[in-house]
Amino acid sequence: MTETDGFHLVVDALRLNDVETIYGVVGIPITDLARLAQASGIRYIGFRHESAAGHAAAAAGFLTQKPGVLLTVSGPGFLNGMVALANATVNCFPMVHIGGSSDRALVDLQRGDYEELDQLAAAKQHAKAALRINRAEDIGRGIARALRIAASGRPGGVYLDIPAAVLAQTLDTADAGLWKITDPAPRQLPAPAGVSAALDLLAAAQRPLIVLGKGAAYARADDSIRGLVERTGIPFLPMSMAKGLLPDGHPQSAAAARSLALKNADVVLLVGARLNWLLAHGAAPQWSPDAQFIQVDIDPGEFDSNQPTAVPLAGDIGSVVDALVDGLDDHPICCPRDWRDRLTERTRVNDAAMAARLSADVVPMQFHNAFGAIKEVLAGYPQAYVVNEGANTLDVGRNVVPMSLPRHRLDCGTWGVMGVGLGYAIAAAVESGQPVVAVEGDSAFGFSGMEIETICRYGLAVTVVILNNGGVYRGDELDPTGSAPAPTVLDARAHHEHLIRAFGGAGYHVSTRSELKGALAEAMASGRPALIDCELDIHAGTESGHLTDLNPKGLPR
Ligand SMILES: Cc1ncc(C[n+]2csc(CCOP(=O)(O)OP(=O)(O)O)c2C)c(N)n1
Ligand SMILES: [Mg+2]
Repeated sequence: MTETDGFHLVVDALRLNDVETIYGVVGIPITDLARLAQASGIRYIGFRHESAAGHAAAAAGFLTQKPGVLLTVSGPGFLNGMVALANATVNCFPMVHIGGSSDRALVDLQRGDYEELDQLAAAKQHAKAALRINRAEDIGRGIARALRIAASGRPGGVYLDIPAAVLAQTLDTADAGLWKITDPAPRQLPAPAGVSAALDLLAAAQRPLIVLGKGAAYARADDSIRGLVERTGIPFLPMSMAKGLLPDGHPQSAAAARSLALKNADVVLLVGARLNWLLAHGAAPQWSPDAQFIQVDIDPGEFDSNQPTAVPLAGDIGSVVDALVDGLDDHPICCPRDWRDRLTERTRVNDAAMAARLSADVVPMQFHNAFGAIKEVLAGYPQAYVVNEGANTLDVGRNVVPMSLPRHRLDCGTWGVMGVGLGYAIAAAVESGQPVVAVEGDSAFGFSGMEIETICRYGLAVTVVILNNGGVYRGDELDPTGSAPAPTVLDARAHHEHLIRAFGGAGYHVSTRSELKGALAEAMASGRPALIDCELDIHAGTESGHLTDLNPKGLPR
């Protein structure tokens, strides 16, 4: 008999299922698991905080279509990772969070164990699924189930609890029972009647619109989606993480005429985009009250979530879009010329107004001219990944920085969560080997700022640009009592560039458009970790960015 143990079996099961990278923070009881994984050839990326590690795993899932793996210790380490697990689930990113856990006999009677927490119960509410392996002989099954659930159907976060005793349990290798999952996300074809109904509705539309969500980007059906858009001539609107699925400069892009497109569209094809708050729930006044929605989603429970679904198309995006394209021969669609012309004209006017703001050489700098400089440098790096978080920093960046390749933009996403920035940037660098630029609000940066050490330790080609307006939204609020910084205020004089120098990275401080352009060009050309603190006007920015209508205010003080 050859003996093995839980540690080895977990690593063997992950490798058998082609897991190449683990993102995590070590400690009891999983330190040896990380060591063993590394020794076996799995890349282990050690973080400073589990939340950032989890966001990295989630982003890896989105970028590769394979569940990213997060490894955490028990109790507080597990909880730190939970925001990322929940965020992955909300964003439909596949990830598996493996949490080492304490002695069940002590936890379940609340006898006060080290890092005691009923992790499985806590995870259940916020994950697509939460599972526990209670015997080493179930490790193969447990890992297969976790990976399968994370990747199939609507992807999401799966928590996999492995108690310390299971990791340490020994058994005969003959009883290991590992297996490799086959076809992790089987295709799901749409009903032919639905496909015909959708094509008929689109063909009759006067002002059709295709909305591409990050689900469409995730699906890797890039050619099919492009074929559908170009053969029908229908304008498309990419949600922020779907940018680049078709290049932003595409003549059918309605991104710069978004308000006009939403308000006037009569038939809308939603492809991997949910009709949630990011699309104003499909409601007036942003949308026409008579708009009809055709929705492509792998989860039929998504239909009718906010507005009546005129045609539900349940299936994986690749299969559904292929079926729509195949049907075009029998149901030709030609988008009315006047609708396209209206959007093109509005795009031209809006682009011209935007160009003036982007090129303005004003000091102190504003969000727009800062992004103008960033845009100019990034034009030379179409392969670069762009991470973007903050409020105004996000709103402006989303509209200004064009993407020409799919799945190259990562941002706060469906939850509008701060703290994803550096984890996402690290995952993009690790998974792609391409340069990454993370454009961060000064507040947003603080949520995961210590991960600049991780970036330096692994020598990743990540440039962090902090748009520093000295606050959450802006830095000019005064405390009426005059005794302390106001709630939204941070330190506008902070020189964040010193932080990265502590770890051997390159730090830059800039206060003009040309300095920013020069620093970013130099940082990107170096291929080394860098951080640029960009001093903005403390009066730049609006409270809650473009979400002012969601921001309640009390009676005057
Ligand atoms: C986890 C989390 N905590 C708090 C918030 C609330 N919030 C929204 S935007 C933001 C920061 C905005 O400031 P900054 O990043 O500096 O961007 P700016 O608008 O100044 O460009 C905060 C704290 C959030 N969205 N997520
Ligand atoms: Mg700010």
